[in-house]
Amino acid sequence: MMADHSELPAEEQLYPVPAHLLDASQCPKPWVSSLEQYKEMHRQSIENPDEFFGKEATELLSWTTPFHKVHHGGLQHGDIAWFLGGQLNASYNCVDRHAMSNPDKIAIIYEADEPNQSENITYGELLRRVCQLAGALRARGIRKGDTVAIYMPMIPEAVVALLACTRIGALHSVVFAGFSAEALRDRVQDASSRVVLTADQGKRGGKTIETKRIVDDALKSCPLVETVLVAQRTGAQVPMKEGRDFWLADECSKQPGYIDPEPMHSEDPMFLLYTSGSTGQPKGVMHTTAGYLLGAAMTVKYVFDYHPGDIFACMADVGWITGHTYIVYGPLSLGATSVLFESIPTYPTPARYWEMIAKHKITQFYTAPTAIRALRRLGDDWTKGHDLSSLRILGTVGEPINPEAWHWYNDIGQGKCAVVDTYWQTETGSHIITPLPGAIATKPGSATVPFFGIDLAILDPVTGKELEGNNVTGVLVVKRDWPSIARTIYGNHQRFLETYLKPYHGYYFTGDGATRDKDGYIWIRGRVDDVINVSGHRLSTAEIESALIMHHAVAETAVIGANDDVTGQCIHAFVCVKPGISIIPGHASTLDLSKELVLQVRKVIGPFAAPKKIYLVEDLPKTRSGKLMRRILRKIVAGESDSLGDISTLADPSVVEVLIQRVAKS
Ligand code: 6R9
Repeated sequence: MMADHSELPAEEQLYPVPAHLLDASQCPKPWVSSLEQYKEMHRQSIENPDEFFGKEATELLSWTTPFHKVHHGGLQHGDIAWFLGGQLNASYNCVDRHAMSNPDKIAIIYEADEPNQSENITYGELLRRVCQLAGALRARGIRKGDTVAIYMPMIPEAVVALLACTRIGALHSVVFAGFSAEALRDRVQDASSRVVLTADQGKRGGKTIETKRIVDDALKSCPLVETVLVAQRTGAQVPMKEGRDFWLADECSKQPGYIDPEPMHSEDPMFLLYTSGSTGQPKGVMHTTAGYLLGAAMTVKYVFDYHPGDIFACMADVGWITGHTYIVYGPLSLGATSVLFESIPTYPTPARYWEMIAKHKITQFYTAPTAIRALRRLGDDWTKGHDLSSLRILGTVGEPINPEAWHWYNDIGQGKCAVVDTYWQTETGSHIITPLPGAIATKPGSATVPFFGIDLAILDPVTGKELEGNNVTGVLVVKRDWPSIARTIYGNHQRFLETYLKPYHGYYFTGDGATRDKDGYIWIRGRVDDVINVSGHRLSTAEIESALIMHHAVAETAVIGANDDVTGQCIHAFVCVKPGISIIPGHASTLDLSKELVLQVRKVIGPFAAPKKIYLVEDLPKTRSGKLMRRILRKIVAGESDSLGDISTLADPSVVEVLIQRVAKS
């Protein structure tokens, strides 16, 4: 076991690369196995990106037409392009080439909600299923460039669906199946999708989710949708609309077991994924084919140190970018066996993760800090008695990991595993700041160092000047583009430029604050915009506010993120009711209204966006020019009312005292 420096401040704790990983008799040699090698490769990737990425793209991907130019354009004008002239197909890269060399290798281990219902899918089988669904989509009129909405539980058909779309050059637009009907409708409409892929029901933690019914609700106002293909997860009776709804299996069975992949140009759009920003309107982040796929493949190789024979397990949902890149495209592009986990960490017991690791001999395990914190709370007993000796790498993603959770997770690895805290975003496509397991000593809570091709800077938020050297805090930006960065927002390139490239001209703006410590390590400090991170899910305050304001009793609202021990942040909503509606704290009518408002958010966005607290108030703190002071609300909720700063600029400073009382009583 290694030395425990958990008594030191996190910044001072340095955990070296575990000796186990560098022991050739125990583990395959890491692709990057020393700090010097990382530094040298990073230097090359920045000084000579054409040569560096040209080589990686040739080695890791299969092309039908080779590219003739590695890079063009950049952040200055938002005209990013990589691997020009090249042609390839993502589904070919993720399926065919492995099905040809190794048809019986397991591509997907489907770990179903009930542990005993698991199922393995080989590459050969995956190829047949992908081709048949691709054929079924074509038969429904879907062609290259069309968008297909996917609203599915975590079943093998979801993986097949993504790959079937990319096989024919259709853009998939996966909507996380925790979103409500209204949120689904907005995304189907925005992307002009004509086909929706879904399932009869979902299963999660022993509960049944009425997936198809939610789709039916959403489609009441989606006139463009012509076809719904329904996978059978439970076999339940669900309403099927004549002429529109078909069983996915029936449609697939009519199709041949092989169709040719559509040749795609490197910069042809590959998929859309909606994400929340600082406005209420979700953005359809668009990725293109070659750059995205290369980022996915490279990070599974280098960050997860993937070697043939590894069993790769990412616990995210395919509805988020983490599922896209680290369940589907990254591992499958390398021909790995990837675990698809349908359940939750506590079902049937809080030992589920550890039982699963032992059962499948998982080598890389990737989850979110919120899951780690939740399991840590339930006690160490659940972690005991499982053979976790197959593990080499433990990854986290989605939000900053607090040192206590990091140590607990690190202990799961018993000193033999590297913990990789991977920082990235829907827009970055793949990891951009992360340790490499064989090369970078870690510090609990720090995402450590930039990945290849990532040229970071920390800027003064006000002047926009680069803060040079160490021991600096500011906004995190990237100085040049890299292959897997998003290219645009669907249908709104202007918004892409304004959100990411214009706030600090010439830089990619992440929206996060960060510190570079005395050793040059990066610590992500969280969002600097109005985005709240609940259990690793991105939500915009504006989106929640516009959901609340639709309620007839609401005049105005202010939503803020508050700290939460398990979910990282949680949502607190200050709701100013319309005149004439009386609020009596603790009174039944007031409690009912609070409940209605929570339901309202669940209905408009989804259950995961439900406010944890609602404060019904008569007034909100505003400046004389009418600007809402969320900063003051955040301080009140955090119990820092004694350091509110100057409130004399408020139109009515007496509002503050009333709010302090209201929050204290709740
Ligand atoms: C992959 C993903 C992106 C936002 C990002 C940041 C937060 C993600 C993190 C992290 C600290 C990490 N975030 N990973 N913060 N450390 N390792 O989560 O994408 O859903 O787009 O969220 O998540 O705030 O800006 P996405």
